[in-house]
Amino acid sequence: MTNNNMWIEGLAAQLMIAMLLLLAVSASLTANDRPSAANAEVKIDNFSFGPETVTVPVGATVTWINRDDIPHTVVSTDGVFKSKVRDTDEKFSYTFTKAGTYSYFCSVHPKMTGKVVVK
Ligand SMILES: [Cu+2]
Repeated sequence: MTNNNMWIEGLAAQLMIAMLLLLAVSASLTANDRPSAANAEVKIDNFSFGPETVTVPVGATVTWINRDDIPHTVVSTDGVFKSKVRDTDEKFSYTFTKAGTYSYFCSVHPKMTGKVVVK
């Protein structure tokens, strides 16, 4: 009887280890998958942001890339984020950790405007 109990205890311990490994693997997969699916890119070209409005989930990173041959900036209307002057092919990224609507503009050409909606 004692041998039988020990065998069952051993089996239970092995199952526990297997379950913990599975949990660890699935947790790391979720963490790696989330950002790539959520991120968005905005192109700056011909004095405009495209798309003008992007909608992303909380935690997403939006990357602006200047495809124009003139320098531009990406500046939040509410002071949430502010890029340096971005020359041709330079990028600016910001990660949105709170839901809301974020209006922005180019401080060099204030008529250039866009919006990030975080849900
Ligand atoms: Cu500009």
